[in-house]
This record gives sequence, structure tokens and C-alpha cells, in this order.
Amino acid sequence: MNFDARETALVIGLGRSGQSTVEVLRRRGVTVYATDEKPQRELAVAIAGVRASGGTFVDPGDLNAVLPQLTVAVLSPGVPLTNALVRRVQDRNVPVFSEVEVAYRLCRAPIVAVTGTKGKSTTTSLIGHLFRTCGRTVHVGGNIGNPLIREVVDAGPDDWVVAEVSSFQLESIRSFKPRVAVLLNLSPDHLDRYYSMDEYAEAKFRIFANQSLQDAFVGNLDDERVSALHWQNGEGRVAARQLWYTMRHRHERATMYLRDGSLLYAPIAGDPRPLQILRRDEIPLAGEHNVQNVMAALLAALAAGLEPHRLRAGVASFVPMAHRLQPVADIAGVLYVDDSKATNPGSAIAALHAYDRPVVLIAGGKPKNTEFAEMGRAIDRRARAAVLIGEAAAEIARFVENAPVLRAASMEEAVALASGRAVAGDVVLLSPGCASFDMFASAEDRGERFAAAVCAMREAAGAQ
Ligand code: UMA
Ligand code: ADP
Repeated sequence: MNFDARETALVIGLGRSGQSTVEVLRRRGVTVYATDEKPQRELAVAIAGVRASGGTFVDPGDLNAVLPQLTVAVLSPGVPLTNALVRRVQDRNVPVFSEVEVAYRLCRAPIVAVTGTKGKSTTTSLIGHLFRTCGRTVHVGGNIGNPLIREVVDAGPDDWVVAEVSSFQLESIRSFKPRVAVLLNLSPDHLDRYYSMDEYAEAKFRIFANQSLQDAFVGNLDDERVSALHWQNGEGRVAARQLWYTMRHRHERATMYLRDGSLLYAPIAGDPRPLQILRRDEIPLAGEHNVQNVMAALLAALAAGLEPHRLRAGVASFVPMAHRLQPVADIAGVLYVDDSKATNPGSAIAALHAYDRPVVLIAGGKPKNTEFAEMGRAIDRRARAAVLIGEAAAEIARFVENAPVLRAASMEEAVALASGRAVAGDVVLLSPGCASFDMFASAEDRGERFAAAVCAMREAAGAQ
């Protein structure tokens, strides 16, 4: 399938992914229909965009009229394969591809793809940065925010594409075959979309399903579910060359490991005379989880052929992304940190462990059917107090036994309560462990509201 004038496509979902798909396919001469289940009055801008690119908007109720013409359907990540509308298309034997699959088919450059429950955006953008600092032309996109299909159309055969891919996007790939696949970790998330952890993990495992020995797979040896894929564990599921990293000092199966405060690269796994890539204290990101992200990024860069001696400067000059353990202000010796992108319990636990000083945690939000028992234990161990917000507040509170728990109805109230509990030397950490949509437009919006509340408090303190 060449995605040209011979094809008639239905684009399902008109968010960022769908709108970009419409534009790109129209530019290639594809006849494009687009649909979305939102009420039409909320879709005015999207529908105008479809029409401006020469596509046709179809109300879901009127789909029968176009179904017989379709040769392909392109699915937005937010639309599950179980959606009734998708089923109707499949019943007609029309292939349903994710936008990432279409992007892959249009892409002339090799792809580094990154997935995992947490750390995807950080690792993806760091890999992009490493390519740039090594003088390569690179295009970064996918779940990170800018749709992959838009990035790949401009990529030439000598460029590279770095793609953040989510389980949602991987569910409906067919031939997507990254030159380098990175699998960071697997912890409970999105269990409102998947029946079980196994089903969620299988969606992630599709990242390497089409790889062959000419490709590379980068995996985290310290994650139980990921390391089970190691060939010596007998799973035999990864056909690509395997490159593993670990926080342990030396491991016979590891190509990258941490020893005496240095990140070491052993081109042959277990090599006793490894190359030092950089010291841990040169990493400009807080927390052990970020050392893992850096190791993954380094192995991906090395697998793509970047020069080992140029990577230290690349990592050291990486600017941390917003809303990921981002320091916002220091007020009277208390550090305020925005980690709003911690949207599942595993990431909030990682954030709680990133500081060796007492933490007053602000957490809660929209739960995703994940368990909070381990997060409750981490709060007990690491937090001076927890201020809980949103729909999940009561559920999280059930698992906190020792730390004092306070409730807040707004971000402003949460910040005020947290600062009341913090003493000089503490960290007030927004790391919710939940989605944001119960109280905020997005995780970014939640982080900005936190930062605004902190800044307002600082100004009020300064005015006194
Ligand atoms: N829609 C339907 N029916 C449905 C579901 C959605 O018609 O059953 C429609 C909605 O009415 C809406 C549109 O689909 O108009 C939204 O599509 P979408 O949810 O796929 O959102 P996009 O704006 O296209 O953004 C998507 C990703 N969203 C999701 O995976 C939910 C973005 O990831 C991604 O950045 C973007 O494509 C560009 O690639 C966001 C995300 O939350 C950040 N990802 C999850 C995560 O990181 O945890 C996986
Ligand atoms: P993703 O794109 O997978 O959501 P990000 O890089 O945006 O991941 O990081 C989101 C949050 O997840 C961070 O704010 C941090 O709290 C947490 N996090 C980042 N990397 C990891 C990791 N490797 N393991 C656990 N948690 C992590």
C-alpha cells in the first residue's frame, strides 16, 4: 500500500494524531474521510482543518455510506480496537492501522523507537539530543506530542527518526520494524484499557515483534518483566541483537552497567575492560530512574552508530524536560518540584526515591484501575506528609499507614497545605501517580497550576 491516489482512507479520531494524518494523506493524493465521536460542536476547528486539506468529515452515524469505498482505516491512539466504530470497519475487511504504522510505511529513514511504562519522553528526547550533538539530522516525534506521521514525511534516507511509541499505538501496527527498539520498564498503567498486566505487556512487546538480527533491541535487565525476554531466560522472543543495561555493577549479560559511579560500556556483554562513557554525577537529571533512562539512551545511540567519545558531552548538555522532576522554586529552604507527568503509581514511587531529604508529597487525580498499595508504602517510608487531591484521594489514603494525610480540593489549597507541613531542607513534590483529567485539562495544565500556586505563594511571602 503506497498511500497514494489509489487509496481511500478513513481517519478515526480527530485529535493531534488524526488531524496530522488527514493532512499528510491528503498531500499524497489519498481520498480521505475523517470521523470522530465527539459532539460536532466541539469539533469545529478539526472539521475546518479536514475540509481545508480537501478531506471530508463524516458523522459516525453516516458512516455506512462511505464504508464500501474504504481501502484502509487509520486509528488514533486514544481509540481502542474494541470501539464499535472500529469493529464496523473491520467487519468490512478493511485493514485498520495505527498512525505509527502508516508513518513507518512512509518513512525513508531508520527509526529508533522507545517504549515502556515510564521514562519514554525523557529517553526519546535525550536520544534525539545525542544525535544532534553528534552532528546527525534527526526527527523526533510520536507519543511525545508531535505526531510521528508529520515528522517522518520530511526525513531523508540519511537522517534518523526517534519515535516515542505507546502501547496504544503499538496495538495496531503490522509491519512497524524499528532499527533500534528500546523497552524501558513495565509497571501497572492503563488498566482501564487493558484487562490485565499481561495484555498491556503484550501490546508493548509488539515494538520488537518484526525485528530481525540486523536490528537492535535495548532492554532493562533490572525490570523483571523486561528481563524475562533475555534469550538466556529461554523466552526466545526477541530476534534482534540484544543490548541490556543494569544499575548493578557488572553483570555478565549487560552491555552497559554502573560501577564506582561511572556508566560503563562493554561492547561485548560482560567484557571486563569496559569503556567509561561518563560519570553518574555528570547526568543533569535527578533520581535513579533517570540513570536508567540515560543508559537506555546511550545504548540506543551506540546501536545506531554514534561515536562513544561524543556521548558524554551530549548527556551533560541535555536540558531536563518540563513537568518531570522540574524544580520550580526554592522558598525559605524548601524546594518545590513539579513532577506532574508522573501519571501512574510506579513513576510517583520513583520520584519519591529521587531525593535523600524529607518529602511532602502532593498526589492523586484520576485513577486508571491501578493498585496503590506499593505507593502507600513508599509514602510511609519517604514522606513527611501527603496531601491528596482528586478522585483517587480516598483510595490512596487507604494504603498510607503512618504518614499524616491531608486532603485538598484544589491545587492552590494543596500547595498551601504542603508548604505548611514542610520545613527548611524539605522537598514539596507534586508527583500525582494518576491521570489529571478529573481536575485539569492535561498533566501539563496540572503542572502549570502547581507552579503558578507556588509562585503566588512566593510573591505573597515577599510582600509581607
Ligand atoms: N475519540 C473517539 N473515540 C474514542 C476515543 C477518542 O472518537 O473512543 C476521539 C476524541 O473525540 C478526540 C480524538 O479521538 O477528538 C482524540 O484522539 P487521541 O485520544 O488519540 O488524542 P490525540 O490528540 O490524537 O493524541 C494522541 C495521543 N493520545 C493518546 O494516546 C490518548 C498523544 O499521547 C500523542 O502525544 C499524540 O497522539 C501525538 O502522537 C498522549 C497520551 O496521553 C500524550 N498518551 C498516553 C500516555 O502517554 O500515557 C498513551
Ligand atoms: P513517559 O513519557 O513514559 O510518561 P517521562 O519521561 O515523560 O515518561 O516521565 C514521566 C514521569 O515518570 C517522570 O516525571 C518521572 O516521575 C517518572 N519516570 C521517568 N522515568 C522513569 C523510569 N525509568 N522509571 C520510573 N519512573 C520514571
